Amino acid sequence: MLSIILPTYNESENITKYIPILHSLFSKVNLKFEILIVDDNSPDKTWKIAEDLSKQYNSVRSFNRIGDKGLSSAVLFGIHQAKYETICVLDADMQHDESIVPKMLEEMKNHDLVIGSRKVVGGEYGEMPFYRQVMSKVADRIANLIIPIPAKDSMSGFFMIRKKLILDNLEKLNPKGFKILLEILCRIPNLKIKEIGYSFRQRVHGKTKLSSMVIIEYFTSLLEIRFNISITATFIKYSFVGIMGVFVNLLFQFLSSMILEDNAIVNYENQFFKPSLAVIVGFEVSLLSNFFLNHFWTFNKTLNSLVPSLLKFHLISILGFLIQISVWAFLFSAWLHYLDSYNGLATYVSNFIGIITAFVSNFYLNKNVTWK
Ligand SMILES: Nc1nc2c(ncn2[C@@H]2O[C@H](COP(=O)(O)OP(=O)(O)O)[C@@H](O)[C@H]2O)c(=O)[nH]1
Ligand SMILES: [Mg+2]
Repeated sequence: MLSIILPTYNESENITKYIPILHSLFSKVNLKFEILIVDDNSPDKTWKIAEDLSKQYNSVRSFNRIGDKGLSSAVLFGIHQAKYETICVLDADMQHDESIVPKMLEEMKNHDLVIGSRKVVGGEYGEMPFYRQVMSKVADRIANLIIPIPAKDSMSGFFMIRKKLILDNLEKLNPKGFKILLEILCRIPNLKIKEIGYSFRQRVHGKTKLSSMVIIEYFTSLLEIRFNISITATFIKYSFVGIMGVFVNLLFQFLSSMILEDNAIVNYENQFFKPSLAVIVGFEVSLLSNFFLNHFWTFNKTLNSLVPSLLKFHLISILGFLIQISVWAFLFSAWLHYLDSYNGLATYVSNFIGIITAFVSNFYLNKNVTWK
C-alpha cells in the first residue's frame, strides 16, 4: 500500500501525460496505491486538470492549496492527507524514474528512508552540464564540513518514508523552502537509510521553479540546522546589501582619497582619532546606496515612508559609525603598539572589522526601528 505525493506548480502539461503512465505502472505491479496531486493554485490551472484527472482515475486525489505556497509545505500537506502508511514523494515533471518505485518499496521493509539517488551506483544526472556537476561536488564537500549529511543525494525530491515517522517529528522539521529531504536527513536522528540509483531525466514540458537562490537556501538551511538558529530571507538580503555596501564604502573612500590627496584614513593627533574626509565620503555614499536597496528590495517598502525611514536610517548609521570608529580606533591603537611607523594595512583591516561590528548592531536596530 503506497501513497504517492506529486507536488505541482505549473505542471499542467506534465501531469496530463504522467498520471496515465503512473496509473498503469502501479496497477500492473498489483499494488494498492493512491496518487495525491498537491497544487498551490498554479496560474496555469494545474489544479483544474488535477481535479479532472481525479474524476477519471479513482487512484487520484487532488488538492489545491490557496494562500499556502512552497514545495516542502506541499509535501508535508500531502503526507497529512495520505491514506496509507508508506509515502513516496515524486516530482510531477517526469524527471524522476518511477520504475524504481517497486525496488524502493521492497527496501522500505528494512529501512526508514529510501532515496531515489543520482549519486550512487546506477544513478546519474543525465545530461547535466560539466560545470554544474563540478559545482554540485564542491557544494557537497562544503555542506559536509558544516554538518555531516547521512546520504549522498540530499537534494533529491524523490524518496520514500513512513507517515508516522514524519508526524512524530513534525515539530523538528522546518517547512520553509524546497529542501524537505535535507531537513529529514539532518533533523531526525538514527535513520536507517538506503539510496537507490536512477538516471535523472531532462525536463520536457514546463520550467524549473528552482532558481540560483537554491544554493543560497541550501547553505542557509545547513547553517540553521548546524547552529540551531533561524536565518530569515530578510537577513540574507540585508547581508547581501551590506556586503555590497562594504565595497562601495571602501571604493569611494579610496577614490576620494585620491582626489583629495588624503591618503591617511585617519588623522592621528595627540592620542585622538578623527576620521579623514575620505572616510566620511565612503561612509555617506554607501549609506545612501544601502538605504535605497534595503528600502525597496530587502524590506519591500514604498515611496510613502521614504523620508522618515531615511532619517532613522541616518541616525542608526551614525550610531553604527561611532561603533565602527570605536572598534577601529581600539584595534588600530593595538596594532600601533606593535608597529613603529604608519601602516596602511593596519588601518584597512581595523576599518573592516569595525564595519562588520557596526553592521550586526545596525541590522537589529534597522529591522526594529527603521523598517518596523
Ligand atoms: N505544490 C508545489 N509544488 C512545487 C513548488 N515548487 C516546485 N514544485 C514542484 O516540485 C517539483 C520539483 O520542482 P522543479 O521545479 O522541477 O525542481 P527541479 O527538478 O530541481 O528543477 C515539481 O513537480 C514542481 O512542480 C511549490 O511551491 N508548490
Ligand atoms: Mg524537476
